[in-house]
Amino acid sequence: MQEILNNENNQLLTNSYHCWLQYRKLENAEKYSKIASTIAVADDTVVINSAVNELKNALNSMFDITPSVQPFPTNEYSIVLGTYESVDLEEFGIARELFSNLNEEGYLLKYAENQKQVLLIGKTDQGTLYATFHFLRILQREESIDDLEIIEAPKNQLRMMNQWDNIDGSIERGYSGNSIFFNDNDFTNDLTRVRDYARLLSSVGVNAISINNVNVWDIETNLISEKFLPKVKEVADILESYAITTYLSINYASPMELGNLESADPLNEEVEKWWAEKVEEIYSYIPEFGGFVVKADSEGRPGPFTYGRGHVEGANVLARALKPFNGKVVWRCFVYNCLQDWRDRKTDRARAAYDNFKSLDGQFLDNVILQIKNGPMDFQVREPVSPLLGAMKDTNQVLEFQIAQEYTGQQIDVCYLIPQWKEVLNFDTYAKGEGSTVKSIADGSLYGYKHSGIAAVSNIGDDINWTGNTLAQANFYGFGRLIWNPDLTTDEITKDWIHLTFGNDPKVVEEIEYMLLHSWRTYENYTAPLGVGWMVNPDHHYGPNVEGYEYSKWGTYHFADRDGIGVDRTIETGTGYAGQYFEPNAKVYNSLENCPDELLLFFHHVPYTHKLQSGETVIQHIYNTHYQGVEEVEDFIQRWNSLKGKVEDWVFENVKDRLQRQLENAIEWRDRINTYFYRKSGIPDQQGRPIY
Ligand code: GCV
Repeated sequence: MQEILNNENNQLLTNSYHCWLQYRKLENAEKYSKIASTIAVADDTVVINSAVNELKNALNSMFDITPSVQPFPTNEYSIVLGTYESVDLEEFGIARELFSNLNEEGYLLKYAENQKQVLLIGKTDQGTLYATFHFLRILQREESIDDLEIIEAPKNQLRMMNQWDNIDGSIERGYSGNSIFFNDNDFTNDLTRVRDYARLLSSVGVNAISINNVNVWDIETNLISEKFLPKVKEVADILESYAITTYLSINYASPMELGNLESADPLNEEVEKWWAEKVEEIYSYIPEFGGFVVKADSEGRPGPFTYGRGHVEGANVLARALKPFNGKVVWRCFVYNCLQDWRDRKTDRARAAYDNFKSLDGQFLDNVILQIKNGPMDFQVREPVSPLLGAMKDTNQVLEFQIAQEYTGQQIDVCYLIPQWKEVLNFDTYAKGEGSTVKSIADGSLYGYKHSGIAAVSNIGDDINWTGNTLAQANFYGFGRLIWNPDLTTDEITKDWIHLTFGNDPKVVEEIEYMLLHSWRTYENYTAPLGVGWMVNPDHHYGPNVEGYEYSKWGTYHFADRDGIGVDRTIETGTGYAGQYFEPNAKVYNSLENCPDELLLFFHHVPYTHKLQSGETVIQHIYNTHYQGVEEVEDFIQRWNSLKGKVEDWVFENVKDRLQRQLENAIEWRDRINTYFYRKSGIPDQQGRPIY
């Protein structure tokens, strides 16, 4: 804990450490005063104890009291924590059947005034924990509890966080300090932050986590060895006490690197045996272990291709080993040949996930889940939805988002991603006719998947406020709330986060909400236009480099020349990618007339003078949006400056500093992009603005 305290006076440097669990003193505490002084506990489990502790500390901080914790039943006004098995619901006029329709993680919140009790009742203890966090949200927002009666259950089964933490303490694509799990080739000694992270995760309903990077390098391979398993267990126990299941990313070549076998061929009997024994060993340490996350045969990682085997054989050998323990294999579909030469304009990285996996439908064992990035490329500010989502009716699928803002400002620039994720979730794939939304694929209802859900790459590190830019906490919070219930509106989520984090001052709420809700579009305005993607510096991916290309010198991602720009992904003359969608999406994207403006350059190569549906030409759109993007950042700065004295000083300075850097970044983007395309096209800005 020491390192997160300000050493001089032993106090936290900033309340932003607590994110949305700040539990400020309530302005109208008296309206809850009857019930706040007693907690009645009906079950004694580790998870319920976590809920009790959270509630106790929160009440203490919000009401300035030390609540008494008593066994249930009690005659006093109290908050009751239990499950539908441990509390006699009929006494409260609640039919037990109410719970039959709820999934295992569901819960009931009810104020039973006559019996003097607020009930926080889970179907299981996990539900009780979620009920407690929900109730605390209600208190923090000072909502009335007079008619409190809420029944809730998560829509998605697997709600997972993927850490990209390396054991040396660095984080791949991490923008907020070092790992809270690892340091100096070992686990960190002080696991305080892991516990606090678990609280944050479970408060928004996340129920699974993989704790190490999907790129498993030499030393991380050892996480499944006896050297590290006792420590994995320590971490897993903490997480488990908040109902979060631990997964590990594994190295596909482990049988060779750890087991000294000569091969990692999934069809080799010795390899099969090795995995079976290894999994048994892992479960002997961690009986609640979730399973493996696997990145194989992509970006240099080993996989079954080396042995002439495919993904099915590769994943199924692990699945067979995990099956007896109910473990799962989360097999990532971010598989592509990063060294491919696509100058022929037919080879297309966007095609890769679908081309690799679609034909394998129905061949994976039922404890394998394919994890698919939301777009076909790589978490760009704008991409179409991956056509693989929904394309495999007999194979479990999990959708993958990236909370870490790798390509969207790296937690220097503000870029609130909930609106983007809402668009993805509401996208109609037409996989099974109209209404086949991505959210119905992820929640398993479209095809009746056995396992499914949503995962995301985490954006936290050991910075005091967890996320570098304090406003980036909103992406973490919003991810959890949204995947619990994809039908929540952006507005509801955003308002909740602001109130919980900053309090109730209407001016603060209004300005921050404005900034968040406009920030994605603003970021898009000053960066890569019309869905074309990238144009970032290779390697670190921040800042403009119009011709920057990650893996080779073979040109750009956008094929701009003096006549035009964009990637022809049409069926007739292009890479054929548009044909991977179900109709009518394929037709819409394939058509120059009907393709939505914001994705035009993803699907089509057009002259700079091409008229968008908006009426602007492509080149004028580029100029206009890039000027506009900078102006919008200037406006954010003014709005933020108007909050001085209204938000905590530390947070004020933190965001102010980031906004200044964002402005510099936006100006650089504007100038580089505008100059580049002015020089390429020779067409001046109609408004005669300076192009540097
Ligand atoms: C963890 C992108 C990132 C890589 C990341 C990879 C992945 O390529 O730049 O850092 O690797 O995605 O998702 O596996």
